[in-house]
Amino acid sequence: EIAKLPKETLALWEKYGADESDDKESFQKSFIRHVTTTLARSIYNIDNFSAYQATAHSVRDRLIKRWNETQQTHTEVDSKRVYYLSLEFLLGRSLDNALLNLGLKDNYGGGIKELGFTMEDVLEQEVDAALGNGGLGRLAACYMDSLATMDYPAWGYGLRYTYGIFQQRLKDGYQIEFPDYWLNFDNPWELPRLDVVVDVQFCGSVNRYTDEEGHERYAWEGGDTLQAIAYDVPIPGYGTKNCINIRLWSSKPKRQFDLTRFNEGQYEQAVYEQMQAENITAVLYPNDNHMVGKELRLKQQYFWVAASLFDIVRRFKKSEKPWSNFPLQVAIQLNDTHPTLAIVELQRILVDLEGIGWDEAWAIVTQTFAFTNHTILPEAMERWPVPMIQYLLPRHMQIIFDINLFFLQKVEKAIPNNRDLLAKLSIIEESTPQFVRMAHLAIVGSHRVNGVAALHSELIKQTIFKDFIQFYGESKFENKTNGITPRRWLHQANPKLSELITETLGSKNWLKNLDLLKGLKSHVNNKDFRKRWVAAKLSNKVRLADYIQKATGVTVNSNALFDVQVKRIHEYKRQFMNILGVIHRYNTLKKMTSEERACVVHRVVIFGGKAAPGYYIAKLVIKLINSVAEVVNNDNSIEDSLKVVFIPDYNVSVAEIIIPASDISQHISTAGTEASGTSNMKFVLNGGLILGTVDGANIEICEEIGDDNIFMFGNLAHQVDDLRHAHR
Ligand code: NBX
Repeated sequence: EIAKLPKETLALWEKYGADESDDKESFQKSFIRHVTTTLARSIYNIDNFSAYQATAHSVRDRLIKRWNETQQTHTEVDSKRVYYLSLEFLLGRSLDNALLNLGLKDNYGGGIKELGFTMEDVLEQEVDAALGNGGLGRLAACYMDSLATMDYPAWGYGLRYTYGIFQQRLKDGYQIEFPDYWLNFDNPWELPRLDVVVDVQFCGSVNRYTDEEGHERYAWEGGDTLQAIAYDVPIPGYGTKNCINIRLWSSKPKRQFDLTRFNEGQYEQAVYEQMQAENITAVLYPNDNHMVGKELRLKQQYFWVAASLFDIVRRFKKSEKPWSNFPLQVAIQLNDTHPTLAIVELQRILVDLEGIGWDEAWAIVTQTFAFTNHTILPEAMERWPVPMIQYLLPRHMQIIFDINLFFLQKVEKAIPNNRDLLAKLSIIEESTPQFVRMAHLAIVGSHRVNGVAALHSELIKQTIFKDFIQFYGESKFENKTNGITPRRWLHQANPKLSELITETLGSKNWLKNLDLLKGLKSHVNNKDFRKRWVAAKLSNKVRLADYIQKATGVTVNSNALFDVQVKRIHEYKRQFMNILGVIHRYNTLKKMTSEERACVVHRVVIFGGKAAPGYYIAKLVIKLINSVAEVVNNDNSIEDSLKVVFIPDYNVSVAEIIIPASDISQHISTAGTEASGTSNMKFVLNGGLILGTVDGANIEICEEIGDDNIFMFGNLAHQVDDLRHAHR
């Protein structure tokens, strides 16, 4: 079609479609244009927030161009795409990250200053996109940055929650929760795709029929239909034009209004149904590592999975390749068991809608999916009651029973006469009511299963998935140790250290290849290098001390040792043990003379993290920390040798302030319980020391940095069970 257009038309498109320049003047022009047209403001009524919005819109213009070109290229090349299905993307702020990844920071920083603002003030205005709980959600966000940077044709699929993770405030030392209505102001980092709409069905019934060729087929009919609307979030890579996409779905009722009901005077009922539909993507469930079997959560999972698979299949069908090519074109990674219904949904699409035979379809499905496990804690394992799935997704329940039947038949054939094994491997838990074990379904429907650190990947083979090894052997299970993006967690969060590293190594290449940091080794005895290293740390500590003052009212000394534990509050993470240690330290200091105390390194113990709103013990630990802080901080007799602070509302942008300022951070989970941990990597990357147990990725970090750079203690995972037993 394009070829048919007259030359002059093409020339016009080319001329006016050329990239806007990235120099200072072009930014200033676009900034002022956005102030006056996008925001309808002027020099007389622009504040820091509008300056942020105008800057963001200027960046967004450039992002969208890259995003468009990337997607066009991927469509033309029709390369294999990787899809990351995650119920959580904990992105945090976007402006600074986009400026750095696009290489705009210097010109924009200079430009904004001349217009009467400072970049720091402007960046401060952005609210976090907090569509995640903790490690799992932040991992998804880091992976998207890395996939973009490494030029992968990747897509993320998730939900556009109206409310992200709650905001935490403290009242009398107790956590209280406030809704995170993050879309209150316009969100420049998303592109509403009001044209990308997918129908999603719930409930109804299944009818069996015979098709023209005499095959027995099943039709899922009736029930309610909702709509999923796509919102696209562009993710720019660092030092590349590649800009990938996270597609977040928002739920809407299919009919805007039921006019009959309206005319019959049932106005409230009509509005109520509309609200029910919008409810599906209203709120992120605030529990980490804990299964809460709410029906709405299951509805979220299917809504998201159905819309995403429809989209993926539609894209595949455009290429008109045979179905057998599907796994060559599409890889789908399941972030935990939350998207496991995708396995069932793809089988349903292939068998019921595309008319492909069961076995052929199942081969396509299993070659397409791979599954990441993030925990071995029993209370986190997803199980859904069979009656609940039967009611919401009647056809899916049938397919799950069939998947299970054929799977168990294979097991029986390979390992005959072992009923015990069949019961242990079954996707269905034979209780009253029956339950669907989502991890079992995910394993059976995937060609690979991975844990997230070496120890964890070994433990899943020895514990929760032990019985599967008997049938599959070991090769299906592998390790993929987690990682973090050094762009956000060093370059962006710690500009001074980043600059020192770049100058010392002579290039920024390390930002794409972290192994190059080894080059710093030959400088460790260089006086000037060491001086600048320490100066960077001190200035980060001053920045954190200021933040602590603002957030808690407590004054801390930047020259004291900063001892940090920031993560979700959980019994297995043992913040309780840490605070007991603080109490002991306080008692010891109190018994000392002034002279003795003068020999002790002053210490600020910093806590941060949210407790799930229904997690009583975790909330009590927060209260305990604050009560200890109250006593310690107001006791003049210990002469500032110890301070304790709980920083409220720990989130990605607070982490960016805390992590670069840490001297020692604590990662002290009971051995075998923390699958990986990822903040441990962030602290180490910023030159912090770790106090840790022999757990998760601590072990591999220790191997990398050497045991003289880390303080490891405690029992090993295999000893813990025996100890627990001995204590009973
Ligand atoms: O995933 C975390 C693990 O606890 C960490 O050890 C690991 O480093 C990280 C990334 O692999 N898990 C986690 O954050 N889980 C959740 O947030 C979660 C949320 C909802 C849910 C279950 C778990 N239903």
